[in-house]
Amino acid sequence: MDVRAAVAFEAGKPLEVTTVQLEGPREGEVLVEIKATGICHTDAFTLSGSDPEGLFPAILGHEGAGVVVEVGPGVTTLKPGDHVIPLYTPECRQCDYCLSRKTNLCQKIRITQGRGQMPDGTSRFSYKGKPVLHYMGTSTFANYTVVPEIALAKIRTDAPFDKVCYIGCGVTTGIGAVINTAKATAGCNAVVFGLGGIGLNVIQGLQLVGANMIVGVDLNDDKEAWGRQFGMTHFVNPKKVSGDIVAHLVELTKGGADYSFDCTGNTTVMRQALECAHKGWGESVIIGVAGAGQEISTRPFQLVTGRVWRGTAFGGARGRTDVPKIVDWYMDGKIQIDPMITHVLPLEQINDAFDLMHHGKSIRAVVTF
Ligand code: NAD
Ligand code: DAO
Ligand code: ZN
Ligand code: ZN
Repeated sequence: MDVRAAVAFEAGKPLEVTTVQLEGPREGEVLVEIKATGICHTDAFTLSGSDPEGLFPAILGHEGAGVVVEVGPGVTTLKPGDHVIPLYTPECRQCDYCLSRKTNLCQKIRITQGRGQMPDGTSRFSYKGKPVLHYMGTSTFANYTVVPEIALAKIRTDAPFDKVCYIGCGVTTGIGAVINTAKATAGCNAVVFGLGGIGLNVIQGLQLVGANMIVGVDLNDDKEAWGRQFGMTHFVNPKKVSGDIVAHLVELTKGGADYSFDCTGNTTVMRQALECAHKGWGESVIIGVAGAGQEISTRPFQLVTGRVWRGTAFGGARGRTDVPKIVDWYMDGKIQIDPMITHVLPLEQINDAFDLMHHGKSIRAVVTF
């Protein structure tokens, strides 16, 4: 079938909105009509050419929501008409990783997904007779896409696509980092570095678990109001701190953070986040994705004296299990999404959505089809 898609033909070039061909679903696959998709930094990172694993031509996008149109042979858990959120971290419930109960990093289709292919090693997308690659197993920058069954979370049918698409990455990553990775508990003191879409979702996760002190750190003063809207109790702009930012945060939290989160992707910030964690028990979670080849460092004594350094992908969430619950939390008013969707654009303006993100003008821009 013909579908409308924003195609990444080459690294460093804008996306091209055009018509491409999409084959129907094969064994274990599902054809999904995408109704809305968020635009995330990871799409921009890949499009820029900085992602060493980035492949072209491809259809990017990993933060979508839509409706099942057709299922391939062997698909048992989904049917036409079901509402779904594609998962860049699948959940097969059968591989060693899923069965370990220690990680959300299902490996069932990892290799082919990383190559931009469906699990059988081929692509469903083509342009002028030549294959166009999938991206993160989701390719949501198209009005129809094919996704493996194990990479689709079935959600309730009354949830608005243009809001819950954000649960496909940003919301789950931020809230999940608090609940699944840090396992933060009521009364904790936390420091969140970077108050973009991810940091704000960390903040609302901390509010959800009943944190005592939620300190937001950002170089941009405009982010203070954003943070306070979701439960931040204190704001620190490092540019306005005379002296060492780590010492300042340790003093503010009366000994250090029980939990700290890097939501910037900056390796210097990651070190600050680790070192402002409380001696003896403070845990620091890296969420930000650093540039290719960058490394983190600290003095080993920071760990010897009880601080813990962790990282998280997709907030440690098992997508098919956890994403429908997060949709319920949104529909029940336990978490907010609407204020974070600052821009809604048609597919034809998808490059404007990237510009808004690059210039820090959006928290989340969403494309609707
Ligand atoms: P964003 O650019 O919207 O927000 C980053 C914020 O950090 C901005 O407000 C910026 O002002 C602030 N900042 C930058 N440098 C800073 C510094 N030195 N000190 C303090 N604040 C600083 O980004 P986002 O959409 O919120 O994403 C944050 C990071 O999370 C990105 O690296 C993204 O790739 C990553 N991410 C990770 C996962 C995952 O699963 N681990 C998922 C999605 C996104
Ligand atoms: O190696 O098993 C694996 C999966 C790696 C992918 C995890 C995604 C990491 C987060 C990147 C940002 C997501 C938008
Ligand atoms: Zn993302
Ligand atoms: Zn698995």
